[in-house]
Amino acid sequence: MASSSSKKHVIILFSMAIATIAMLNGALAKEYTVGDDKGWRLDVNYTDWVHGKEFFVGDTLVFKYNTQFHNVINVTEAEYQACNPSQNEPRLTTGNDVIKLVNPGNYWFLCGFPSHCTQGQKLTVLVQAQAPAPEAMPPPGATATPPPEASMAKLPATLIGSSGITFSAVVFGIAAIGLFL
Ligand SMILES: *[C@@H]1O[C@H](CO)[C@@H](O)[C@H](O)[C@H]1NC(C)=O
Ligand SMILES: *[C@@H]1O[C@H](CO)[C@@H](O)[C@H](O)[C@H]1NC(C)=O
Ligand SMILES: [Cu+2]
Repeated sequence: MASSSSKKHVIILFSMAIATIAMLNGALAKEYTVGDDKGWRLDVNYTDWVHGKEFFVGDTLVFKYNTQFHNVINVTEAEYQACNPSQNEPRLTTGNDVIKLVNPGNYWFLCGFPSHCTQGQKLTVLVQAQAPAPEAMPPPGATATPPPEASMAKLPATLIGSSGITFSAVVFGIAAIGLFL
């Protein structure tokens, strides 16, 4: 039971569980290139681009564009609607602007070049606080080799929820350790 070989197994499997957690968390935070391959420019309908996407805190928007013709300004809703940014809002001008969505709520962006916003080069996204519940994404191996003891049904409901993915990864790791001992 407490042989050095089983200790080694514990360490290996614990590392696997940690790696699983890291992988699942990484899969949750998404990076979106605004406009996908077309990037940030005139002939993309960004209302259509946003349609069907869900944004969560931790996701990232990347604006890619030709700096000769475009920029990015973070504006208020009123300025977005009117296509009229105030002069003191800082212009993002790198051509590869990375914006991490750190707070939930609405974000509004537009291009500050004359008439670009009125032609549709504007983007608004609603950022939600929390990633979706994990039921659509079982931990790897869960269906192939169901752990004998630790089924999700036995877990207290309070433990499954926002931390459900992390928690089930830990359960997966512990169950795997159990199988090896
Ligand atoms: C946009 O500007 C508002 C108001 O200044 C600020 O609170 C917010 O953090 C900015 N958002 C980004 C993504 O820069
Ligand atoms: C973008 O598409 C939507 C419909 O999906 C349409 O209502 C809107 O007018 C379009 N915007 C532009 C600037 O063409
Ligand atoms: Cu522009």
